Amino acid sequence: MGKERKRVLSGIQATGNLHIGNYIGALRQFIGLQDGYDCHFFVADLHAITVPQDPKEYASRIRNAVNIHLACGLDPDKITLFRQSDVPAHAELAWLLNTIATMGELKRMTQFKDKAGGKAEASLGVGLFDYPVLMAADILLYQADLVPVGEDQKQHIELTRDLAERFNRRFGKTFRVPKPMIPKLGARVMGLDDPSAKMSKSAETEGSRIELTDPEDVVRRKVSRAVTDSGSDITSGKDKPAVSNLLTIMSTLSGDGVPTLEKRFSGKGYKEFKEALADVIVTTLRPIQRTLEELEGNPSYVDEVLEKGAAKARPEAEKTLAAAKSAMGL
Ligand code: ATP
Ligand code: LTN
Repeated sequence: MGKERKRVLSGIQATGNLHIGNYIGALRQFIGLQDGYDCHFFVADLHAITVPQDPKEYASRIRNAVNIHLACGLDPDKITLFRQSDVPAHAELAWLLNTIATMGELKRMTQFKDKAGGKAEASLGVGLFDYPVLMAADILLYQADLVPVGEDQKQHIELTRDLAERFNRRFGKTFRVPKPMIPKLGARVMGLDDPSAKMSKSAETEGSRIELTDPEDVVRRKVSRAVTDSGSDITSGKDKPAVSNLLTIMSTLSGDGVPTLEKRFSGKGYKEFKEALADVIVTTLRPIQRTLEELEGNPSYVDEVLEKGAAKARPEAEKTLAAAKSAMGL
């Protein structure tokens, strides 16, 4: 027998439509990992309710998120794919970890500060504040070695490591201490209309993001309207945040390095560059959208995948939860 494969775990929230930032920063990594690692991926439906969701639409949003994972190329026979709320141990371990996490460390989380958006503290949901502790529970339950995520989640994984080490010190070694796995290129895809803000599902302007379900004409329109920088050179650099972002998108999706692309577009105009970029995005999205359509017509298949995933994840999670409870004297 060979060496045990490393355990990889990650989650994506069931909020809004996924965009190419999610694809480049997270999903694309997942696909590349499924052959060499023991992968667990899940739809974080308990996290997504930390901001209001319409209950009438929520079930179909969750399914849509699962379908997108599958359409991007995740193979449920190779990985464990499940819905967070199907495994009650996530919420239970989060409670145990709440007793060792501090208000101070949670207040420092930049995602909380961003999502709080300057609102009065008294009106903010406790779930939004506690979000990173649930995320720590997600990771620690499965004894994950590696957590593939975009740059924005790095701080949450550092907190997870701190909580794991603190728990192990106080109550005896119970959890593996995980490491983040952040892509070298594309870990923070920026908005097309504003290269100083991360491409995000929740940004109000739709032109800021390309959704994985955007039809070809919408992709072409959004790319043609993407902001550029002063000057006309198609090169990457600190003084060219908008063009650098577009080059990053093109490079990660096409597999051509940024220097190769700079050479190819040297002396060419933005119009030609943007048309080529739109082509690359459309070519990436086409097979994903085709598979998505097939999956949408086959809801019982997705039910089966989720049932199988939960049946595999539940006993693994329960084993760690039982160890944590026993370590605490419960
Ligand atoms: P929101 O922007 O509304 O907070 P999100 O798009 O960040 O949502 P998630 O579903 O939580 O939503 O993210 C899923 C994964 O995609 C995470 O690993 C995250 O780090 C990654 N990701 C999100 N946005 C980007 C981005 N702009 N560039 C690269 N990776 C991203
Ligand atoms: N917080 C993450 C989603 C998420 C996650 C996780 C990622 C929830 N639990 C566990 C990795 C591991 C986000 O907003 N992208």
